Amino acid sequence: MYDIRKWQHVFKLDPAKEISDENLEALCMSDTDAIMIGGTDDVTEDNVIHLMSRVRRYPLPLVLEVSNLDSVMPGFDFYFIPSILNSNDVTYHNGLLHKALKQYGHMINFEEVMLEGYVVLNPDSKVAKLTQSNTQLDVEDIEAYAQLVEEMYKLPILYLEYSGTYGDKDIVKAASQMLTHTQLFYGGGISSLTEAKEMKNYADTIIVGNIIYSDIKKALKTVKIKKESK
Ligand code: 1GP
Repeated sequence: MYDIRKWQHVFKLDPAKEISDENLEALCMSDTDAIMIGGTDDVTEDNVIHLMSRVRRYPLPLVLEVSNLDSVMPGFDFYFIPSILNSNDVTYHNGLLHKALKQYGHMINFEEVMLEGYVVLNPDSKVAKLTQSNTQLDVEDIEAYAQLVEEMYKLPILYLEYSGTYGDKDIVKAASQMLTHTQLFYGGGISSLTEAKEMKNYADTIIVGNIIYSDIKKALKTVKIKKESK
């Protein structure tokens, strides 16, 4: 079985976006630790199954980050479930999850499921708008969320989500200093090796998304953090 705790770098693919076979192969044959499939809009059973079957040709771990119940299906190594801690709508804390368990709880293999404590930090992102997240958070707020996740909820993952914009390293640093057992994920706006390295100083795992679709070469360069930290 794969050890998520060793993952340093993950590419996140949006099933609603097009990617060529050539670019997909370059991502999957890079030194990245895993591919995650997830998005906010237009995530459907059809586009998830299509992308899953294309990625499955390659020998690396594949994760579905669940964004809605309609697009959940067997065939992934792991299912990451976001719980948006700073959302003002309880649906995104545990409402969807409760609904899912009511419907499918009897057939879930909980070994494959990881709950991600999410803090959404880019007010202009689709995910912030959809989940009505309170993104006006300072270092003390982040420290308290990190403590909540590590000491109280005892979740395996804290995900600082800046989706679409490069984040504040002091926020990431503050979270990292509060965490011992919980793994820190950082995602948002990474478009160069320099940015990847900067966030990797504090986060255990960095997630690279958008740049895949705008500049594949730059996306591939971010994987070099792994060689440099070996
Ligand atoms: C998005 O955290 C990921 O969910 C990555 O962010 O797409 O901005 O790279 P970007």
